[in-house]
Amino acid sequence: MAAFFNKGFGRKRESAGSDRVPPGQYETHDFPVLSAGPTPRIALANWAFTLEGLVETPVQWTWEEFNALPQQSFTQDIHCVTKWSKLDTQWTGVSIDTILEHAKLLPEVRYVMAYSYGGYTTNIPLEDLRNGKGFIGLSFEGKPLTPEHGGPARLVVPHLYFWKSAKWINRLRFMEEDEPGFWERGGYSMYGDPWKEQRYRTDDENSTW
Ligand SMILES: Nc1nc2c(c(=O)[nH]1)N[C@H]1C(S)=C(S)[C@@H](COP(=O)(O)O)O[C@H]1N2
Ligand SMILES: [Mo]
Repeated sequence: MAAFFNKGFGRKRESAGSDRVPPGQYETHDFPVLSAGPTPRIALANWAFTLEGLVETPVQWTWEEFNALPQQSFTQDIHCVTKWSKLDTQWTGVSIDTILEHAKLLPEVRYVMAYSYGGYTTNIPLEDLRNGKGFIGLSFEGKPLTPEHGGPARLVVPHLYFWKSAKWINRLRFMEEDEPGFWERGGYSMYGDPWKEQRYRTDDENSTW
């Protein structure tokens, strides 16, 4: 039987997707909730999403305006620094590429600070949000995003540890220099690559922080 001699034979495989589970992670089929504080409840009538900082003119969308932007579907694996990974999560939302069509960034922009309702912040390099890598998620597995998971809208940057995916997103600030956000100030990685196990600041390459 061909299957007897397949590539996986003799290898320790915890699940069908183990080659998609980064080092030190395990696969879960639940969707754990991880929030540093209470879940903010945002009335859609008051919701706004703003681009600011090193941008020629700041841009702001209401909920209605934001939902009129073109949306896409995304199927992505996500990896939490507390060691769970969840494969093939399905989202719809607005890609950061689409959002950036509405703003003229100044040429020196290299980093982005994401701000959430409730005060959470996290930093991400601009290049890690562009070219299909980051999006504002509005629905999860076919349903509007629940408040616990960041509804009405959250940032999703699946190739970095999931703490970079700010729930209850409210604004993005474009910056020239990197700055630590909430967990990063507490000693977590400035970048957070799950495949390099960049959990803590001490795991960062060339860290000057
Ligand atoms: N605003 C906000 N965003 C957040 C967090 C948070 O506490 N507040 N926690 C982060 C962490 S550590 C993780 S692992 C994911 C968890 O998302 P989930 O609760 O939908 O699984 O959200 C991230 N985004
Ligand atoms: Mo996390």
